[in-house]
Amino acid sequence: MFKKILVANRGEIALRIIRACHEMGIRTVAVYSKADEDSLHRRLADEAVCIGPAPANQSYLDIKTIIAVAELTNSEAIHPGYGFLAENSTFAGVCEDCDIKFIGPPSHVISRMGEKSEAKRTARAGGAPVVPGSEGVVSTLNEAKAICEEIGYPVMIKAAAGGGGKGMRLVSRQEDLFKLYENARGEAQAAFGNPDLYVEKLIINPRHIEVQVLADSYGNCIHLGERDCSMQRRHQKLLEESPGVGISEEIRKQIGEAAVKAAKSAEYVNAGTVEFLYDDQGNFYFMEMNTRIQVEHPVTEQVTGVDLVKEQLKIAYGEKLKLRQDDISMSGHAIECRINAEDPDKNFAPSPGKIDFLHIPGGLGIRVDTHVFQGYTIPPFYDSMIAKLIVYGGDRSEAILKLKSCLREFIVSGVKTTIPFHRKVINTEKFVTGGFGTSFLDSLNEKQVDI
Ligand code: MV4
Repeated sequence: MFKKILVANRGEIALRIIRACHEMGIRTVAVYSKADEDSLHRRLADEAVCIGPAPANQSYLDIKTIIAVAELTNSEAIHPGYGFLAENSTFAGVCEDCDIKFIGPPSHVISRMGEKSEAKRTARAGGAPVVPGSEGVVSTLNEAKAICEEIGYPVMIKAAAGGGGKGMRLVSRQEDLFKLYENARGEAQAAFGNPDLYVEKLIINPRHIEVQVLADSYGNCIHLGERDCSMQRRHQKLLEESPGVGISEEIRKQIGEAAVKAAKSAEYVNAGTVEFLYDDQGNFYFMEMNTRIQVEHPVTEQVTGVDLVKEQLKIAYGEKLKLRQDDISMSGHAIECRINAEDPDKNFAPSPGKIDFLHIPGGLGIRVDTHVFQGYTIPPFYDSMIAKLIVYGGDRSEAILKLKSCLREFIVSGVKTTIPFHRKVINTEKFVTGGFGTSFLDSLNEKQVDI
């Protein structure tokens, strides 16, 4: 196994990776910005190096400096976590050129799946169902018009370089196409430096179902079931669960096999997530693939018992997957709430500052992944997520009861958090019955039910 790796991230995911390494006897090197001098990832790693000032583009996104630190500390590999450089194919390529193992897929796979219309093409070539629409990017408005007529309105225009909903437009009728097409093009150019767009049919009130996959360098690929991430606000996930509500063993098998087909077609290696839209007819369609460990990976860990970060390290080292598809079974139910330092009463505006009192819930089946502690000051420069509360129960209703109890117990004072908002969400009838679609959070004023 690796003797030493560099963790190119901060926050809870840096701690998550450091823990996996230490359990495996791997030494760790943390990198931190001037704003993270008091951070736990700096303290808990075996070595830590300051890589620059607070702004991420001068620290956590500075490829040259991070590579230099890896060289100087004799780190054999770099784990990028999520966000920052995790899906940067240039960074993965530089690691490859420097003989530092990038803990993730090869750079050309990151590029391929990062271009969303190319990812769809790849998934389709492998035999996974995709949302009907343009084959690749549309090069002119006229081409877009022809495809929209063929598939029928309403349609979605999406940015090829996007993902996660950025640069997306819903077009209900042809009269709106020209304006929204130009609109989306401008936004895609500004946000990604790439104006390319693709078009697909609108799936009405879908659920966001994603499948965790693991693939080794020898062509073996398995899936670890699905996560339901339909609970989103402005394309930010708030709560994730596994298994998906109402996903039968039969659908799980089909969607899992589709995910493996997409991953194999991409020549995928390491941990990845295949995202699907799941409609109320029971149809599912490949949407995109995330080539990183995701924020919500713990719900899959809790129901499968597989440590995904350890699997990532073993795969990156060149080991063959020991797990086979038949070894994977899901039992119980896990739900994760993302706790953000944001003010739900001020349109979820960031609320950085000092945590002057902190109480973290505990108990059987309770997991809190966090980097914060009492007295910690949340810097204003980075993501506002400060903790993930993951509950595990024998079934969904037991998990909801635990979640309810934990959210009551959880105390973070000094800053505003999304804890009160989560208390509200999990008390709604729609959440409790699992009958929520994607427009659920817009209707959050309905009557509360006691469970
Ligand atoms: C869609 C869609 C309906 N039809 N694509 C893409 C990124 C993700 N954050 C939301 N995306 C969607 N893509 C087609 N062809 C609806 C959404 C969508 C959504 C999907 C699942 C769960 C929540 C959602 C919230 C808003 C939009």
